[in-house]
Amino acid sequence: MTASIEHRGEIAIVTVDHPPVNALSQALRRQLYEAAERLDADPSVKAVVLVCAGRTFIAGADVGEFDKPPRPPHLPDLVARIERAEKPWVAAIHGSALGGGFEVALGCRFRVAVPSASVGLPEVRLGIVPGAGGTVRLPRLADVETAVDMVTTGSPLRAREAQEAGLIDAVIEGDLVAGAVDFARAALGRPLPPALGDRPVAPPAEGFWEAAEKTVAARAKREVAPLKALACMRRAAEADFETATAFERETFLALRGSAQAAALRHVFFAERAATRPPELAGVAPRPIKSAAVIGGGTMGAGIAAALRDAGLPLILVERDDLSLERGLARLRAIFDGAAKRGRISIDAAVDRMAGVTATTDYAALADVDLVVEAVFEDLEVKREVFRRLAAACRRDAVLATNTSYLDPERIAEGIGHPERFLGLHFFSPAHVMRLMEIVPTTATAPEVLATGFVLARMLNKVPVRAGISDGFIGNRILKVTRAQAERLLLTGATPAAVDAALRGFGLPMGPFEVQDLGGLDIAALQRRAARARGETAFAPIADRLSAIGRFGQKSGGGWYDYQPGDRTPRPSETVAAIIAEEAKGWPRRAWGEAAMVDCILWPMVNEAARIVADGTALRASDIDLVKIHGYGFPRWRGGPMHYAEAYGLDKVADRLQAFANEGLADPPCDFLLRAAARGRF
Ligand code: 3H9
Repeated sequence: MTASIEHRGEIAIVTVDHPPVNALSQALRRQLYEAAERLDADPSVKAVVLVCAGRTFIAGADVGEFDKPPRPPHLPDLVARIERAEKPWVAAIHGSALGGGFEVALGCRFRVAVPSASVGLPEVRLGIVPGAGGTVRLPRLADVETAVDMVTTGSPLRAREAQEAGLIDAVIEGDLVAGAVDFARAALGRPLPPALGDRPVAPPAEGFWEAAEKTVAARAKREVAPLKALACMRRAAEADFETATAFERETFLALRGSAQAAALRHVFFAERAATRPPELAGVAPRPIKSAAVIGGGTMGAGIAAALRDAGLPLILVERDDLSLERGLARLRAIFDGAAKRGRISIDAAVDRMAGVTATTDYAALADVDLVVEAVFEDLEVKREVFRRLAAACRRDAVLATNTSYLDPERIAEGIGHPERFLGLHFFSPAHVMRLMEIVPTTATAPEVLATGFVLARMLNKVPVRAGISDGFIGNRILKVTRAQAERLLLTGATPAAVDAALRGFGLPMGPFEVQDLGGLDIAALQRRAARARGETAFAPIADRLSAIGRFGQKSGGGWYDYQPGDRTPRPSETVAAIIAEEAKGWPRRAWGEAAMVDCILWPMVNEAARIVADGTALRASDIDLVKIHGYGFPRWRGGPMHYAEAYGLDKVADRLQAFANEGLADPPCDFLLRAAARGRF
């Protein structure tokens, strides 16, 4: 049984127990429906409390069932049945009441919650709209402005905020079930408020819908669901309940089968799968209650900010007082910026800095639980840092390097207790970007690796386990992307056309704009080091630009020209001349937008397939997370691997072979060919 009934006098308690998150599977919907029927027929029952076992209230419809045809009882019918029950239902909420779970709560006559609970309609994040009356009932409870904000952003409200907005009738401080039963008894002594379906919507201010449409469209960019959700809410405000409910359901069903919803669902499950590498089942992590960062540069300050945002007391270590001052100033600027944008309060910004101890003395690290090294990308410099850390820190402290290109095995060579060492590769700006590549060495202890994953959760990051290879997962793919972008230039495209094509696909910036923003110098150094190791690195045009000091925006020009104080990229004659020289001997062709995207995307997928094949990534869906959370790949496309599957892997392989025939890419690798034969990775 996933829903059981017990009686406390005239109050019946319906308990849902359907781990992990009490999602509304068909079986649960049926049992709740039957419970409503049975309790209505039971004269000893005067009111019903709906409560959940486990970590949360009902977290929504069962997303895993979305690919199958819906089976009755449908959720809207269940919500309507509860709403029309002769005995009033009280939803007793802990954890999260989300999506269909909150819609069930809206069908109840009352809602009470513990202070830590949250409620919301996050459907737009899955590329859909609420499908069981959420857009129609919510504005009958909260004001339209609040309801529109919740539904179009998908952001939940905490219990107290929800109470202020009128969504929760009482916040219960003590035992939830006892409090809810008391609430139900008290409610029986008063006239019942009307069901939400019988209440009107208070109309919003003049011009509200037009303004909301502009705001939502700007925020949603190319995601479809938020504007559709807004349309549902407008219908809820302007039409009768039945018409609005039918419109919402129709919109929900249409979106449920859309490519965007499939992509966003894929990302939802990928994010959860990534947090649990199979090798860590049952492994207990080490506790992390304090942390240190070595190096206060851009990366170090960002990592320090992320650790402070998670509430960890922090020690910042630099090699001298001046560097320490600069590091602290960078950290302060991050918190001040967050306060200025209203992301945190001014008090919180002050508090963040108060939790930082700055020192040049490694002896201060004697009792710290975690150290993240973020010094200059030089093997000897990093080795020296870890030699000192190994001596200064506890044997069970976790020691992490943030290297992006060096081999962590070599960094850790010779340190005492290498089982406490691993790579934690953050992406810049580290307090903003959600990706964290977690890179164990052969010596890393399982509990240390598990600690990396727990840390990611504490920092609200998306962890992806990566094996050791040049650039791990993300930067290894990036090298291919950049090489392909140059091949396009050598065969007739311009930087502006390539950038526009990739933006058209949904990336926030094209490959050349990104390089100009971040600087071409570091990649040039990395290529030099790779060539010194005997590796090849294809970047004939970027090499020429770096050689003449065109490092991007910071040097006044890179792939584009810039005017002083103006970041607008302008086509550069110098760059055009270099491209023309380097293009000699390459075949020229006319590039359309779709072909340019193909010529970058499919070689990227081919390299990613090799990365999965050689074990650098655990699974194809981890590649999707790396690209989405580290490189701005549009979430609504599901990441390159999902996109390739949806496009058809056989077609991808054919396109790659065609590019290979023209000398523009490698042919499809064996792993990709095998996946193409199966139709999926
Ligand atoms: C909806 O409701 C549509 C309706 O309007 C209309 C219908 C007609 N379904 O996140 P966690 C699994 S759309 C199936 O690690 P946490 C998850 O995959 C839905 N499975 O836990 C994982 O499985 P595994 C609207 C689900 O404590 C396990 O539960 N609702 C669902 O960090 C634990 O998940 C949402 O979008 C689901 N709905 O966070 C809420 N939810 O162990 C989505 C979770 O095999 N869920 N699972 O990997 C969440 O936001 C979080 O899971 C939650 C718990 C906050 C609840």
